[in-house]
Amino acid sequence: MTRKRFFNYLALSEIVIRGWPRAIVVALAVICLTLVTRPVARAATFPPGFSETMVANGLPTPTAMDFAPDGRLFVCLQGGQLRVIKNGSLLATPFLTLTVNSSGERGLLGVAFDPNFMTNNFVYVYYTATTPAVHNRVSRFTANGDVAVAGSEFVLLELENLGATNHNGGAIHFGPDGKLYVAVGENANPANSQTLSNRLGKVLRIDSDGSIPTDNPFFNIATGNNRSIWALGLRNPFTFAFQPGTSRMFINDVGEVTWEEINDGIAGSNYGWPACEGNCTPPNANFRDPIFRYAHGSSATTECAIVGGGFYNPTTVQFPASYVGKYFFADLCASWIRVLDPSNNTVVDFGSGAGLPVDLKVASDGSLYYLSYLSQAVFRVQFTGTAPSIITQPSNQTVTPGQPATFSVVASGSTPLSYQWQRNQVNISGATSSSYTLSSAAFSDNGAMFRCVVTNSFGSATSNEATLTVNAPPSITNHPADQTVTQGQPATFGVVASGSPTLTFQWQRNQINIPGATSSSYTITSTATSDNGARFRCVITNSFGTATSNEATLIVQPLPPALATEPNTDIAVALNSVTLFRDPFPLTDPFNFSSDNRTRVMLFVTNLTLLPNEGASAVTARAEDAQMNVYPLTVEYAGAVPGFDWLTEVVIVLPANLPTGQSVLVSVTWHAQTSNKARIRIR
Ligand SMILES: [Ca+2]
Repeated sequence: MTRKRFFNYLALSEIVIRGWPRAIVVALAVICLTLVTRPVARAATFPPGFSETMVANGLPTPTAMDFAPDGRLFVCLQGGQLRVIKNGSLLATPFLTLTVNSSGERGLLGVAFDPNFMTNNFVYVYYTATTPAVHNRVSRFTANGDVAVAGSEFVLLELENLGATNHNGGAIHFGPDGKLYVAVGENANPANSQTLSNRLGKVLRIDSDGSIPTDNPFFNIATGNNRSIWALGLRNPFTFAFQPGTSRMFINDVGEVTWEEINDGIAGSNYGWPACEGNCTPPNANFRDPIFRYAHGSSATTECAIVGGGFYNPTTVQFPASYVGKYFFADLCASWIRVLDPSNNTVVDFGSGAGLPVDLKVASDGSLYYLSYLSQAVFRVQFTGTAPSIITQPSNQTVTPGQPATFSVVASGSTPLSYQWQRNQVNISGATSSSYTLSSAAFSDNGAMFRCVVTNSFGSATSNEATLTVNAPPSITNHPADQTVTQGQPATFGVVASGSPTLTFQWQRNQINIPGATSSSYTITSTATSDNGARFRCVITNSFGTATSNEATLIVQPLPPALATEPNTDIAVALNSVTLFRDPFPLTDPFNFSSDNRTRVMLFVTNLTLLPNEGASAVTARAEDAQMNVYPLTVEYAGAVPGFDWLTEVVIVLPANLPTGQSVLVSVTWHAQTSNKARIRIR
């Protein structure tokens, strides 16, 4: 039975047998041929704000890497070299060159550092030893600076002799308990995974001197060295990781043809292989299902082998805080890097095009390192995104009505930047450029405040507010209206104007300034007939100009004339009356102005103050008899009573047809105002 090997790229025949599309097989074959001779130039892509740099290349057939506590990065090469990257440079001299069997997936496969490395300089490696028979071994070496002390090898673990060249596991890490955990593949013999009689297909737990802790979960069940078994049921746990600061451990188990797994590392667990790949169906209480699995594919994102494993809990957080506590992992064939959220076991994409990654690690400085098999290189991924920052604030603008007003902002930060202008802190629809133009300012825009919110993937910045000043000359929105009042009543004229402060007002009467009339309205408290026909307007001024209102005309209607009557009667007070009720004057009174023998009567009228140049023709009079017949009366004279300017005398001439022997009612009319009716008696 054919099983997938970890290094498909070194054993392409397996892919062909599996029946993958030929195009992919050919593509992979090209990649592999290239691998033999030189690294391939490539560029990975990451979310906005992340970028990578190559730390070192020239690392053929890399398998694993880890940081020493002093910050140096040690890289395992399958062929047996343990290389050191120090201060960003690959040291020419290997730390160690082991004699290994590197057939198939064999070779130098893992490195770890003693928890007390800074004092004891112990470095641990997992490699395929050649003698006395081919088997995997865990040894300790002592560092002297950047190289291992010659002859310092101390063997901790000699694993079972190998048959197949694949499924060797190889990851080694110290746990928070100070014990060394060793991931071992089942050597392409699935039965190994389920037995406690050997250490293949397991995670082992040993002391740093190779002894077996007595609190191992199968210590009292297994025998001999098998008491080092800590978990079983694994196929090819090529990588695993502990979460710094916690006891959490994730084991990446490479699947066969269907599922890649991330397993929760828990002492004594059986992860199901070969009874189950991925989740057990139906569920099986004897086996612990993975917390996350992903299926193999045959598309452009073909996936085949889970690798990597790094919790983002660095000493210094360099990525956005949302990444803290997440678990990075990668797929060898698909060359992507993804992130699992251990709080809900969901996964999101992080990077693509990572060039056949075989391992990844989170550095204490918060950057993410990955080891590219394709590029034979180590890459460092850093977050370089920055939130927007306002470099140039929008400035205040002063325009006149009808002019455009433009506000601009300059911001820095990771692109793409998006812009949203606000007016008085409310978004302006469509104002999404780095500048905003109000095409035609109106005085109603005066005082409006404009600012811009600049946003990118990493945050936002809000500019200061800039104020728009619209310098507007006065503009009259409501003109004064004509007024018609009765003499003695008040009259008020008003004007409404807009324009930049401060507006001053000056009312004019017949286009001559009225002293003191300097508010937006003007009132004549008591109109006189002399005000009739006067025209009023207002001149409004500010720093930017003048506006003059329309003229409004004041119509003053006089009071009706009042004929003087005897107290408490309607009997006219008159002179030369023809037999008035009281008949104070004899008919033969010689007071007669002409020779027509007509009778004249002098009436006395108030509220009739003749205007200049007015005389008798301004006044009309009439009489009305008991039968309501009306008789026009000739007004022969009208004029002020000397010494009594408020009193006007009106002399009427009685017509011949006026009936005699009765009283009649007379009235006078002036300026369309008709007086009361007063009684005179015709003899
Ligand atoms: Ca499993």
